[in-house]
Amino acid sequence: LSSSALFCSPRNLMSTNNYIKRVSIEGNIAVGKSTFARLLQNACPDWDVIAEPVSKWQNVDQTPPTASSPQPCTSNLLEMMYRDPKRWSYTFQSFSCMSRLRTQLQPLPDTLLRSRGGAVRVYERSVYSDRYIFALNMFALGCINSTEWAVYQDWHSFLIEQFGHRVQLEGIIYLRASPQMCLERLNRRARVEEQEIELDYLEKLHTRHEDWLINKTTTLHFEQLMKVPVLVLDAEVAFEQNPEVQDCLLSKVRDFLS
Ligand code: DGT
Repeated sequence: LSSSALFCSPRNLMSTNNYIKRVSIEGNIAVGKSTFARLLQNACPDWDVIAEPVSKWQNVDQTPPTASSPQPCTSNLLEMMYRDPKRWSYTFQSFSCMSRLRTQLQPLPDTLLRSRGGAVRVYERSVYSDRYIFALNMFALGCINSTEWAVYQDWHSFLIEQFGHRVQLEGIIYLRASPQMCLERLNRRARVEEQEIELDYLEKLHTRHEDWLINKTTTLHFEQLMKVPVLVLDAEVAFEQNPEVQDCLLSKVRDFLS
């Protein structure tokens, strides 16, 4: 990318040594978060860009491999959640949140910690979208019952109180596109588990994103989260194959983080 040298200049990183600036990429299903995360990683190799742990949800270990049965036995929780959301949504949210927290708590590689001016870590989604987008939506749809919702909120709040300072966001990048466009991209990539997803579900998730990140009407339980600045990027235009659009998006991120 032509802008990468400028984009990664120390001026754009935080000024204090050993300071980690954490940013999450948020947006609807199939909006292009992973593509955008790869783009950031290529443009800024000294940033730590952490992918969403989807493959973990598709391969939940049931039993470890043994000498007599060397193939590990796994289940696909993502598929189970879409097939029977009432049965599996609470289980899914507890596992997705724990796997997000675990990856987000991973220590930074030493080389990045020593980078001049501090380190930048980018997450695909966060423990906050787990609660305020998906779990809340599943509760509103009746796929998580009120007892499960109370239990989820209780341990989520506790975990954020305990670990919040280590996953605290300095910024949120909201990739925004219409639910129709997301459905088109979702159909194009044809992930097996997502075959039954309909426009209505994407519209609901879109509204959740808008309420949290644009309208600010979602009730948040963490004071620091209310103050996190949000960069809204127009993801309606396909950026995967378009270097001009990519440069434009990247320079917006650069300005946002400088
Ligand atoms: P991208 O890179 O923008 O195309 O995004 P995706 O679709 O690869 O990634 P994402 O985060 O939208 O999620 C992957 C799949 O997992 C998708 O079918 C939505 C689902 N998913 C992700 N997080 C949650 C969650 O917390 N709860 C539920 N119920 N589903 C989730």
